[in-house]
Amino acid sequence: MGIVTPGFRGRPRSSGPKLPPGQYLTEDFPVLTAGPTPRVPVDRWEFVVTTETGQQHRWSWADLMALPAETPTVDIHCVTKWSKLGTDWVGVSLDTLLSDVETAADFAFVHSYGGYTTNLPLEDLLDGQSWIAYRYDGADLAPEHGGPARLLVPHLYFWKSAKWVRGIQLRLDDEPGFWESAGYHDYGDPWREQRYQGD
Ligand SMILES: Nc1nc2c(c(=O)[nH]1)N[C@H]1C(S)=C(S)[C@@H](COP(=O)(O)O)O[C@H]1N2
Ligand SMILES: [Mo]
Repeated sequence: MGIVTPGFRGRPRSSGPKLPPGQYLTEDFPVLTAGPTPRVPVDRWEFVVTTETGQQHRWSWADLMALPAETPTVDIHCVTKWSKLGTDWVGVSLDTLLSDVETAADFAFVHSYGGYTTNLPLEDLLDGQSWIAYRYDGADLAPEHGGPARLLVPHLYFWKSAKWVRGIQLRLDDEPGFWESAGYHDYGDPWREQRYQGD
């Protein structure tokens, strides 16, 4: 499954550099949103996984809160070249959410409230690599940063971490999302500096 050569991706070992090529460090938390900030009350929030056969798995906010939470501390890297190290989140692992989902899909197409989309290989959501995050730095995730909940996939450029996440379609074929259709890289590994198509 997938198009990525094992052993030739992801961040270097802990002894290696913390900053991917071409990035600079920032202490604050910039807001990058294409369009207005959707306001999604938690009593109307839901998250839906749709498989390639059309089967749907739904979680209400209460369902999400009832699942075991994890507390990842991760570095994040925006394609506009800022990186922020050691960010603290609370969220539910996609391993947990997808554990009962039967699929033969290789690709995930992520939808947000407000219409934003992004795509990535399904394997990049698994094995402790991604979360539906709802707290940041000790507080509920602010609306401008994607609250009530966003996807967090820190090993890829931050545009893959869809704010106000609403659902994930599991697909047999890859389909470009919002930035990927606009010339950004299909995969977006910051350590290989995959910013634009052809990088
Ligand atoms: N729904 C949605 N998610 C999004 C975006 C967006 O415009 N809409 N921008 C992406 C980009 S380009 C980045 S760098 C990060 C920014 O997240 P932040 O605003 O919390 O820093 O969100 C990503 N997720
Ligand atoms: Mo970004």
